[in-house]
Parts: sequence; C-alpha cells; structure tokens
Amino acid sequence: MAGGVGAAKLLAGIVKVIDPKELTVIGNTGDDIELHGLHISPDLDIAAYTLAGIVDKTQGWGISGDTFQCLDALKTFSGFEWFHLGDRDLATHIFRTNLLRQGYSLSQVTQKVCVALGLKTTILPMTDDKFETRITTKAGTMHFEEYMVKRGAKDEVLGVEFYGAEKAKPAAGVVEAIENARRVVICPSNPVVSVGTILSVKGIREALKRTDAVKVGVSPIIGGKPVKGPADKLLRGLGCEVSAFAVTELYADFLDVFVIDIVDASEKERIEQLGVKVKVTNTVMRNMSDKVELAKTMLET
Ligand code: FO1
Repeated sequence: MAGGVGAAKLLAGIVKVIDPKELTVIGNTGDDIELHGLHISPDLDIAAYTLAGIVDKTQGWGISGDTFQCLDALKTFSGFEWFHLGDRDLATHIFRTNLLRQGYSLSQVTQKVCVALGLKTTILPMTDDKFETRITTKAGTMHFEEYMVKRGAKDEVLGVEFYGAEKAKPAAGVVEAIENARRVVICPSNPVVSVGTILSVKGIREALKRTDAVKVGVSPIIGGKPVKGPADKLLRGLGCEVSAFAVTELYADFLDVFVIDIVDASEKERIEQLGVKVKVTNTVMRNMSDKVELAKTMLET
C-alpha cells in the first residue's frame, strides 16, 4: 500500500529482493487532480516511473531529464505555473485522460501505462471512483495538491475531507490482492492522506483484517518528524501526536508488525501495548543499499 515519494523508495528496494511480478502496488488516488483538462494521478505515476527507472531522482516525481516547454506555453495563455508537468509526463496524462473519456477505468488505464513502461509489477489504484482529498485551513478548503504544492504546506490543518469516500469502491483486484497476499507492506507514506485515504475506501480495511497475510508497516515519522512532506501538520490536524506510536494507533486494528527507526527505540514498549510487534532498525533510505535492507526487513520480519 503506497503513497508517493517515500513509498516509491521502498518499492525500488522491494523489487530488488523479490521478483517484480510478485508485487502488487495499491496506490493512493486521493491526490488525483484535473489540470488543463487532464487527469493527473501523482502517486500512481510516481510508483510507475520509479519502478520503470525513469523517475527524476532529485525530486522523486516526474520524469528524469524532462523539459517544460508545454507548461511554459500554457503559462502564456493562463498564467498557470504552480504544478510542474513536464513534456514527457504530460504524454502520460494525455494518454490516461483520453482513455478515461473513452470509458476505460483508471485501473485499466494504469495497467496500460505499466505495460507500456515495461513493468512486471501490477499497480492498482485504490479505487476507480472519484475520490479527492481536501484540506481545510484558515484560507479555506482546497485540494490536497493546492495545499501542498501551491501553498507549500505552510498552513495549519484544521480538517481533512475525503470527498467521494462514501461511494468509492475498491478498484477491481484490490481486495483480491490483499486476500491472496502472503504479506502486505504498508509503505512509509503519509498516514492521513496516503495510507489513510486507501483505508477509507470501504472494504479495504476489512480485507486487511480478514487476510492471512502478515501485515507489516514502517513508520514515516522518525524522531517526532516526518521524513518528507506534511505528515506532522496532518496528524496534528486530526488531533494526534506526531510519533511512530500515533501512526501505529491508526493501523493497530489490522497491523501485525511495525518497523520503527533506531532513534525511536524508546517507543517500542508503548507500541507493543497496542498489540503490534515492533522491529527497531534503520528506516532512513539514503541510497539503494538502505532501500534493499529495509525491503528485506519488511519482507522477512
Ligand atoms: N510536487 C511538487 O512539490 N511540485 C510540483 O510541481 C509537482 C508536480 C508533479 C507533477 C506530476 C506528478 O506525478 C507529481 C508532481 N509532484 C509535484 C509530486 C506530488 O505533488 C506529491 O509528491 C504527491 O502527490 C504526494 O504523494
């Protein structure tokens, strides 16, 4: 189960440890946004580009070496410039939007994107239905990407809304993937707006409770701070503390093992009182060797 950049780092390690065919990624679509009439699926694309080895490694999103001529031209017409869509990246969004308009589902289109990029791994959107994460701040309620990219995640979070969650069904294959898995890995993604969105789709949490798979999560919070992104602001927005313990509480009803960083070793006892086993190790993924080591821990603990 994966969000964006943090998840993709672990996925890159996982496919070095197991056959990529054996991996199914269930991706967050709460960040999906329509821009310039195109359907953008940031987290699905981050996973696909990373596994295809074409991701821009510095940013963790977009395509390496991409140019931005189309965006520059669009800026002339509309003044829009806050979401950086590269020329090659735009091709993915044009392809996706065109097929969605022809009636294909997001999961069917994602499958076509993965095949075209030569991936053996299956990437499934959490849902094919309309789903949008909205953040409420003093400046108003806005799309998650507007909160994060346009406004730089600077606002205090007053509320989080999963628009569409009431009606969203798991995409074809999602529940089956969880039920038939030997292991479910919860990536070090934002527990509120990446994993939380996936868990909010009716049927997914239930499948996680039901499956015989071992469910292993890894904390995206190290030493009271998110490794990347605004997880601290979002946890506080839900009234939670910012700690590995608080993340475990959000997953405790289905999780078997939680992997926490060495700097948080003192939280082990408190987390184990939630009925979840704890493994303490290095969870910071600075290079491929760190990614592979963490992947092994996630798959073997
Ligand atoms: N993140 C940014 O911080 N700035 C951007 O301009 C930006 C563009 C972008 C384009 C395509 C894409 O797939 C992802 C993009 N991201 C950008 C990343 C994205 O906003 C977030 O990292 C994820 O949505 C969070 O998981």
